[in-house]
Amino acid sequence: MTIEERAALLDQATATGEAIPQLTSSGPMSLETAYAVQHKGIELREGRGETLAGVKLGFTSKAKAEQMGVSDVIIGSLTDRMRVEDGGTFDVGRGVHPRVEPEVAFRLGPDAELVAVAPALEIIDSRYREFRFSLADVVADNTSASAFVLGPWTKIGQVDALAVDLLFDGEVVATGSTADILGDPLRALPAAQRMAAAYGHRLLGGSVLLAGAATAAVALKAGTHVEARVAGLGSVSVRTKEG
Ligand code: OOG
Ligand code: MG
Repeated sequence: MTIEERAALLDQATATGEAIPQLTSSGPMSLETAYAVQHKGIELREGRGETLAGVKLGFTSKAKAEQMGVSDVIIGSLTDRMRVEDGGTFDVGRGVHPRVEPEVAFRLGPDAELVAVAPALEIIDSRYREFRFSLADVVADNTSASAFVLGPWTKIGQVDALAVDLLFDGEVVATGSTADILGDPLRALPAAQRMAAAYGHRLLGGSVLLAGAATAAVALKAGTHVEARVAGLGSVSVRTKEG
């Protein structure tokens, strides 16, 4: 299968909400090829008028790496159409099997430096059956990126040991600490710079850097008020619906 064919399969699965077999089920795929598939998928989105909004890191926490059985840090792209307003609505019916995770987001300045921090929610949705994949598969699938929600921006201070809670309808369903994100989420910038240089991502001024989840991801269903609270940074929320 060509890179274009692989990207088209994933793009189709995203559009229909129908899961596909792992790309590596029909043969090995290098990380370089997987990132080429990811970039091709973003090109397809850009061709439909989407614009780049930032990058995200994945598997920056042990909780996530253990949950998915994959341990290397990965990078993906975010587009403007993946963004859901704080307090907005996400349609779970459009996804395959969406999950949510609490994160920390940074805004990048003109020289790709960190200028502000915010609590964030990431909605991930693997396009593969049973949410199972190898490292190359999940890279090709743009690191399962589906949607993201940003809370209020604040100036960056010490962010290395802030309590993180994920709540469904006011009940805590997962807890962690920003220390779980690379030991200190500020390390997301050098990590993103290294990954971006290696795999061809752009760190644009004014764009967003999602540093990665502080807890394992939790499955979403319709009709839930989902909130992430990060001590000292505040909270961010989204409501799920179906149809
Ligand atoms: C891949 C995405 C991982 C994170 O924050 O660790 C990720 C997945 O778990 O499907 O976004
Ligand atoms: Mg994430």
